[in-house]
Amino acid sequence: MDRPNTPLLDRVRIPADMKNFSADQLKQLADELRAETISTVSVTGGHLGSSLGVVELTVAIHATFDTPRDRLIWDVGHQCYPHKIITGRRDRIRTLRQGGGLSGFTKRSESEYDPFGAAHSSTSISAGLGMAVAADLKGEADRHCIAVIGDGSMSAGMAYEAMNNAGALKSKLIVILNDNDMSIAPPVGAMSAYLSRTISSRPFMSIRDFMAKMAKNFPGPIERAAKRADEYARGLLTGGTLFEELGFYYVGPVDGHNLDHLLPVLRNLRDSQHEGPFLLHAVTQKGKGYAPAESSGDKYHGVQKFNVLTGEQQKAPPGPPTYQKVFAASLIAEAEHDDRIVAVNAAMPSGTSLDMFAKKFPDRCFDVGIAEQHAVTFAAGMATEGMKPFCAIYSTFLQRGYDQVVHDVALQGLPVRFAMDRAGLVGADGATHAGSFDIAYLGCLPGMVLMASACENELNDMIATMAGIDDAPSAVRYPRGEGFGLAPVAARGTPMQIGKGRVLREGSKIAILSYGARLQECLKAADELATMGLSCTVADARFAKPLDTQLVEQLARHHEVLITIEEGSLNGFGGLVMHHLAHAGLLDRGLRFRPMTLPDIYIDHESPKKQYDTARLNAPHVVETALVALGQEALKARA
Ligand SMILES: Cc1ncc(C[n+]2csc(CCOP(=O)(O)OP(=O)(O)O)c2C)c(N)n1
Repeated sequence: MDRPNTPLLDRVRIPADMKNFSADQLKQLADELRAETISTVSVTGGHLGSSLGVVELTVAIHATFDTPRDRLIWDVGHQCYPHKIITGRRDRIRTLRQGGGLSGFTKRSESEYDPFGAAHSSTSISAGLGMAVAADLKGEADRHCIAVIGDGSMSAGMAYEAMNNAGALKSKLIVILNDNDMSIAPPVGAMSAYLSRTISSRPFMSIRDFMAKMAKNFPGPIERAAKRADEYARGLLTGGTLFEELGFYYVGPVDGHNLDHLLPVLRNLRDSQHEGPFLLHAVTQKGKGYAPAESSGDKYHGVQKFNVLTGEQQKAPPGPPTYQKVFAASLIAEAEHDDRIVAVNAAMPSGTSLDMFAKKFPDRCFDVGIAEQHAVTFAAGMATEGMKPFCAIYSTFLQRGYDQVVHDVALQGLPVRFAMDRAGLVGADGATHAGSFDIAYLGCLPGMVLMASACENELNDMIATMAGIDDAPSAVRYPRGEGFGLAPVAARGTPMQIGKGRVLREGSKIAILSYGARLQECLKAADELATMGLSCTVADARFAKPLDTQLVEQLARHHEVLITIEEGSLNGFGGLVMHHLAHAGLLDRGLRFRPMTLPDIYIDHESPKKQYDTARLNAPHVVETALVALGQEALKARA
C-alpha cells in the first residue's frame, strides 16, 4: 500500500515544529495525521477507531500546550497513535505492538511525551491531579496538566474518586472528556445516558458563548459585564451540572473535530486564571474520517491488519475454537439447565464472548461498564440471594477488584464464579494486559477453588464443575484465543471431581506437573526426554486449590525430579506445591524440585510464542530444566 502524501506532517517531528502553523495548516496537518494513522494500523493492526477519534484533539492540544513540559495524559492510552506520530516516534510507528517495537499504549520508558503509562482505564484524572499538585508544590504552577479520558472510561469508580478529590483542591487540572458515545461496545449505564442528555439538550458551544463564560474570570468591569453574559449563557445552556457539583468548571460540549472551536477553547483554558479543575466536554466520533470504521458496529476499536481501500481485515485461517467461545457456549449449556446462572462482565461483552450469552439470555447477562470492583461485589450480592453469578473478567483487570474478591466474596465464602480470561501472556497488548498474577493473588485466599484449563475441552468441564460449586468461591483461568483442537468440544461439560488432577503419561525418573495450558509443551518435552532415555510422568494438576496432595506426594516420592509449570508469576501454583512438599517433609529426601513460572520481570509485547520463549516456558526449556536438575551426566548425554 502506498504511503499517504504528508508534506506538512513530514515537517513535524515533535510538537514544537508546528508552533507557527496557521489554523489552516493545523487542519491540513490533522488530515495528514489521520491518513498516516490509517496507513500505519493497516500494516500493524491495533486500536484504530479510538485513535481516529482524537486526531484533531491531538493536534489542538500539542499546538496549544507546551508538551512535554506541560503534561498530557491519555487515559487507557489506546488512542495515542496520532500522539506518538507527532512526538518523535513516527520513524518507529510501523513497529507498533511488535516485538522490540513501540508499545500500543503510552509508556514512560518510551518517551518524555508519555508522562504516565497506561492501558488499564480511568487512571488519568488521578495521575493528572497528582502531577498538578506536585507542580504547585514545586513552584511550577505555570505548568499545565491535561488528562484526556473517554466516556467509557468515565464509568469506573476511580474517575469519580479523582474528580471528587480534584474538585476540593485548587490545583489547575484540565480534564478533556472525549465523548464518542462508545466504549468498546456501546456504553452502558446512567453516566452514559447523562452525557447523551447533556449533549442533546444543548447545541455545541459557540466561541462567543465560551468567551462569555470564561470572561467571568477576568477582573474589573469586564468581569461584571461578562458575568451577566455568562449567567445568560448558563441559563440558556444547562448541562454539565454533575461536573460542576463536583467542583469542576464545565465547558462544552464542543465539537472535538472542529479545530476552529477547539483551538480557541484550549487557549482560553490554558490562559485562564481560574483556580481548580476544568472539564472540557468534547464530542467526537470513534473511527472518524475512515468510512469502514465509521460504519462498522465496533468502529474498528481493535483491528487486524487491513486493506485501506476496502477496510477488509486480515482473517486468521480457521482453527480450533477459542477458549472464549467455548466458555460462552459452555455457560449457555449450563444456564439452560439452571435459571439461577447469571453472567457479569465489565465492558468486555465481545472480548469475553459473553455477547453470545446475552443474546440467549438478555435478562441474565450484565455488562456493568468498566467497573471491575463493582462487578465483583454486584456478583457477590447476587450470590447472597442464591443466584449463581459467573463473573468473566480478564485476569489483569480483576487486579482492580482485588479487595472486593477478598472482602466481599472470599471472606464471606460466597459462591461467585470467576472466569479469568486472558490468563498468561497475551501477545501484542504486552505487559499491562498479561494475566500473570492471578494464581498468586487468588492462591493465598482461604477457601477458594482454583482451576486452570489445559485445553478448551477441559474449560468446558470446568465451567460445568463451577456451576455445581455452591458453597465456595471458585475461579478458572484460561488463555486468550484458540484452543488446541485435540477433540471436539462436548455440547455440555462434565463436572470434575474437585481437587483431583490426572496423570497423562506414566514414567519413572522425571515428573512434570502442569497447571494450565502449558500441558502440550510438557508432553512435547516428555517426548524429547524419552529420546534421551529419560522416562517422564506428565500430569495435569487441574486444581491449584484444593491441591491434589495425593498426586503431588506420589510424584515426589517416585521420581528424582519434580517440575511444576504454569503460565503465572512466582508464588503461584509452584509455590503452593512447594509449601506442601516442604511441610510433608518431601523436600528433605533429595527430591530435585524445580518450579517453572513466569520470570520475575515484565514481558513486553511480542508474539505469545516468543514471549513464552523469553519466559523460558516452552518445551525446550522444560527439557533443559529437567537435564540441569539431573546434573552433568544428563547434560553430557544430550550433547
Ligand atoms: C480497567 C480496565 N478495564 C477494561 C479495559 C478494556 N478497555 C480498553 S479500552 C475500553 C473502552 C474505553 O472506552 P472509552 O474510554 O470511551 O474510549 P474509546 O475507545 O471509546 O475512545 C475498554 C473497556 C481496560 N483497558 N481497563
